[in-house]
Amino acid sequence: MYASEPFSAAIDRETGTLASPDNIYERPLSAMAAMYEDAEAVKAALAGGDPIIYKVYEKNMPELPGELQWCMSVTMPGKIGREYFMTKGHFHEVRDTAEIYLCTRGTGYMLMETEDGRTDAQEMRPDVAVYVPARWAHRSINTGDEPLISFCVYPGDAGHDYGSIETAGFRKRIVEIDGKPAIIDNKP
Ligand code: PAN
Ligand code: ZN
Repeated sequence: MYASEPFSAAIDRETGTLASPDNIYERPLSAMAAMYEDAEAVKAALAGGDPIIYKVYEKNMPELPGELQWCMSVTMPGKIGREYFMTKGHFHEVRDTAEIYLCTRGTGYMLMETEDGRTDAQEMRPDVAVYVPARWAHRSINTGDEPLISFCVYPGDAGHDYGSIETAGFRKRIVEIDGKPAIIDNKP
């Protein structure tokens, strides 16, 4: 039978995100405090409020392999210490599922890695699409001074697995050194 019906969704020109999302979730710093390298800087940022690091504007789609999940991901500009604001990052629960991110606004990187230790970072800037292959964990990092916005599409049943990223983190970090983004080892 049919799991979903045809529809369209507009993007709001002003905000650059979905005009009528079914759901918006916001990730504040407190929900990912342990992921940043500088615990003192995290503490200072939390003391001054609890900044929203990123938001996701979603459509509710059936979690079926033949369907597509799609959303707009908005990572805010800012840093915790020298480390740029970033998403938590994840593997897909169904490992053999890929994803496409089309960057529409802002600048940054898509940081990726595999379970067996390969790493990669692709630049994100408007009108550039990044292909995240199956089996690669992925995290967006905003190195600019405006929101980094991407349109994301991935298989309906992919799911999100935050487990190993929450405990061990990515092998690389992107931090500001001498006023520029630099990719460094997480645990040198
Ligand atoms: C994206 C991400 C979104 C938020 O839609 O879910 O950018 O990042 P986290 O899920 O890592 O918190 C995606 O990659 N979906 O699969
Ligand atoms: Zn994903």
